[in-house]
Amino acid sequence: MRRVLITGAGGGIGRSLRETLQGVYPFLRLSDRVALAPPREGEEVNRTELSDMAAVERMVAGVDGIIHLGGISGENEWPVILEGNIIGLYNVFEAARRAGVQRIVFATSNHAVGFYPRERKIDHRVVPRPDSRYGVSKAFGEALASLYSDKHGIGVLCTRIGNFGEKPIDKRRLSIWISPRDYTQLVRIGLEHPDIRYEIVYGVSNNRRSWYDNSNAARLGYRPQDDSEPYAKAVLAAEAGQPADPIAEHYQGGTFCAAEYTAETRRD
Ligand code: 15L
Repeated sequence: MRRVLITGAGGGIGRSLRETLQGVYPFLRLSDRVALAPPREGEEVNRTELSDMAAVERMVAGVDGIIHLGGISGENEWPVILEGNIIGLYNVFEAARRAGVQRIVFATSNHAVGFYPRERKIDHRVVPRPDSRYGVSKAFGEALASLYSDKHGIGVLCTRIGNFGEKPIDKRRLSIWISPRDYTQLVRIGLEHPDIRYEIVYGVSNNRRSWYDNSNAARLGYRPQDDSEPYAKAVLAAEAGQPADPIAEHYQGGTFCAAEYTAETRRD
């Protein structure tokens, strides 16, 4: 793995990976629809709209692996999701196939499975239960990745990211937090592990309160270093007494589940 492309390099995860992967691979191409900080040694900066196939083909040219973070990173109107996360995602995989790219790490999300109740521990084999249009687009991405793996032999690691950040920011995130160094480790497994054909793993740290059985990641060698627990007391104290929405509290996806919710009975 020598030449790596990061899409969505201007977002929070992209900016962090730009630092933690510096010098790990000899060449990093950093792409986003917005302007990025100027390239340093071993870097190239690229500006691409993912919905523009010709531009996406230029973006992927000559790379060995792709970390696909690009697209819309939260709930939005359908046309916005459609352009960024359906058309844009298709363009990245199809351009990768045409260019002979062998490996993709896809940033999928906990929201592809957000309608599982919090009391249920889920692993990588559960069927999707998206909690939003955004979650549906991530489930679509996992399915498209499966197609390109089965049919065209591209190795794909789908990382169902919980919440990425320096520390967990609320009670829900105590169960799904991932630190920058742990996500870096997972991304490196996705790019470098010799035997990955198609795998789903949870992009979470070693949180004591986790809702996930992440044994598939462990099988691939993932050894997360961080745990949200040392932050729990402060996080819970800050939240104490705040009114809680019963739907958001019940399901793993939290407010993504509660937004626009109209069902009269819960499906558990
Ligand atoms: C995600 O998938 C989003 O990209 C991120 O912004 C957070 O909302 C995160 O999930 C979360 O669930 O906290």
